[in-house]
Amino acid sequence: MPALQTSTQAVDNIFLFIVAISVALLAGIVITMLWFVVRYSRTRNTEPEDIEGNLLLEIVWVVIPLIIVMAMFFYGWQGFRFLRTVPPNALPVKAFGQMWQWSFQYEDGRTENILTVPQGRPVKLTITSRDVVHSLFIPAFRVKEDAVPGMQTHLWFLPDTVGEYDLFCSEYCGTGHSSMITKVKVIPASDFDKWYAEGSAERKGEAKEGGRELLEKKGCLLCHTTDGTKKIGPTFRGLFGSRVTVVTAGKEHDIIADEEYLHRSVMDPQADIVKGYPPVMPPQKDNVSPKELEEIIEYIKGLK
Ligand SMILES: [Cu+2]
Repeated sequence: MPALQTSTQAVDNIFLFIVAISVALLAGIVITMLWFVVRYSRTRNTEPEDIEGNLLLEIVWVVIPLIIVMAMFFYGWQGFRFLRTVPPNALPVKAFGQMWQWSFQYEDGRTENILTVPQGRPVKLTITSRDVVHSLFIPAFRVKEDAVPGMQTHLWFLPDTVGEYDLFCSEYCGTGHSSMITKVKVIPASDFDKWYAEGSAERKGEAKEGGRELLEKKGCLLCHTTDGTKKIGPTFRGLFGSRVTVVTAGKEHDIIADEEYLHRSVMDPQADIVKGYPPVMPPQKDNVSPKELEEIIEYIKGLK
């Protein structure tokens, strides 16, 4: 078997190997069975016969399957080691799962919802979750790894062909699970360098996006609306300055939704739970910077 290059080869090799063995065994068993039906039919053998054991046959049917399963183990182990050994030159990207979107943070701190990567350079994803267990799955590269809150997992792949590939959540994580889909965009290395440099320059200018764009990008609008309708969480329209009934440490009371309240509700959402809503929002400390939060609060203030 030639040296492995990509995760796709690592997985497909062992998969095809096992399928080939299974098909060969199926054919062998069916053919033998049919032959037995004919050879040992009652019309040919009217008298029952006492058949003694056959040592050679018994050794053969122990040794051959042993070789087969050991070969499966060997190739499987080889592929597994390949998948778990990250090449040293891999591009490090942090991946965050949250209900219900993925976000990817590059080394310079820029965060994107689509995973853009350069062709020909391995990519290492360090994965975690902001709430429940998700699973990051890129079928085209045959890689899948759980995103677990409070824990870091990883995977790597080599994007060898330019194109767009699906990236799914493959661990049922609630109502919006089926929409937890995004793309891996593989672009030529020179385009990637340009794209990356542009993003870094933009970042230096800080908070390029307004409150509205931030709400979309940070995933807030997956649970909240800006048009006054209820979703998983309360709407932002008319929220600022209104009287809200919240549950704090098990006690119900009214609160005025001022700046401090909005700030706390984003950074420490479990402090005051709005009555009638489930306590499912994760803290956004690593998702939203103080500067971004200012922009967001300014925007919410304007939603009368
Ligand atoms: Cu999920």
